[in-house]
Amino acid sequence: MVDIDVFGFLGLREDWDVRPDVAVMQIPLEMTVSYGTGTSEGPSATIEASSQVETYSTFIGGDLPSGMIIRTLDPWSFEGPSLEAHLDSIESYVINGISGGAFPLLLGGEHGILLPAIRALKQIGNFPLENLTLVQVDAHADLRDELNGERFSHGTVVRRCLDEGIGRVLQIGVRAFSKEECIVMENDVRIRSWMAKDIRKNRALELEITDFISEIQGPVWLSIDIDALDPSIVPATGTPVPGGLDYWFVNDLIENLFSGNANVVGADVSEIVPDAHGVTQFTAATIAATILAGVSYRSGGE
Ligand SMILES: [Mn+2]
Repeated sequence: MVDIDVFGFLGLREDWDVRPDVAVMQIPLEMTVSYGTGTSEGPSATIEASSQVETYSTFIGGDLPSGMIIRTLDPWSFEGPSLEAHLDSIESYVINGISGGAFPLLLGGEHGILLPAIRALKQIGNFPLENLTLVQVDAHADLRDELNGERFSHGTVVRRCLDEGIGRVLQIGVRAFSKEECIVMENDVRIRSWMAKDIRKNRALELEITDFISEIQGPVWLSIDIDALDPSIVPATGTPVPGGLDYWFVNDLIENLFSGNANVVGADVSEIVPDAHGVTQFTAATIAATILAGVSYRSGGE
């Protein structure tokens, strides 16, 4: 057998003969985007950009992969008749990626990939879904019941995750939502939302939120829709919204989540659309690298 060097996330050479600690999954779903297009190119552009990300992490005080085995899976691809068939196919792809115990780090693709990820956890996670906290870093609430007649969309995905049975949603960075979503946010006791406007106007709130995040107990899925960040650093994302979160605040959220009490069981970085200057995909790659550092921190570092 001929050894072929495989270079994956962060430009690292990957050994496919050993069981991975982290599975980087590329899910270029682009079926229901409402404004910009190009999310189908996002995951591969992020992998490419990641080769330029510095591997040294101040969080862990060492270089990634910091003793972890990282496997960058071949991108999900599917030809099928319906959106639902696509989502089922993504669910199978995620289940395959997790089997063996790897931490799933999904790169999207539109935010709709979150639902099949949650369904995968429902199938193979060793906890009831009602114990799961979804930490959703997002410009949008994603709580509509349907968007343009579609029930399974990036604009409805968190509503569908609640339908699926998750116990709690913590939304951070929300600033674009409908009246319907506002009513859901105010009345559904499973949801807590911190608005970008409040965070940007009162920076002390950032510290309150990071403290809150570090106190979460139980399993957590971390979902970062990169449109949560200010569009100055993610200009090409599917639906950019001004007045977004500060990069270092999002970095602190990730670090506090992984250094806190929660058991982070998976993460996604979604709505990545590459731009000509490389800014959006590079930002996404650095966030994914911070999540990897978090996984390393949880497992005790080097
Ligand atoms: Mn979203």
